[in-house]
Amino acid sequence: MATRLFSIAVDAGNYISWFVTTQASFAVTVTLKDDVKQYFTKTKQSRNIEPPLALDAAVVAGSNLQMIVDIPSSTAILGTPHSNDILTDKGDIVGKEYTICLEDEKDQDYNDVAISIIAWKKKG
Ligand SMILES: [Ca+2]
Repeated sequence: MATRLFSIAVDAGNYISWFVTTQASFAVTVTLKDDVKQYFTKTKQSRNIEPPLALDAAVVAGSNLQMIVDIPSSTAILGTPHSNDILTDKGDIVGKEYTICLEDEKDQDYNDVAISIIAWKKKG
């Protein structure tokens, strides 16, 4: 039974989009929430990447945005999140991008869960 919690350093008022896929024999539950709102919690059990587990967008309502990955049949969820600034051509930071690719068993392909989050300071 394994759970990982990833803190997403995005302030309230930012506009975020997310895209989450799985290719896993185990049931995978992914939840995105902050102190004020739960954006989604969804479960999928399929080795087929289609359809995506989650795909949507929202304005961040509160603080402590976090992505929680729960895989009850896994003994350890492995992987390291990556984050980069979204920069204008002048070098100003206008947002951030987060990528998390996870391994839930032994084959080390790190494709069992893939999470992409883009956060912009401005919507529309
Ligand atoms: Ca794997």
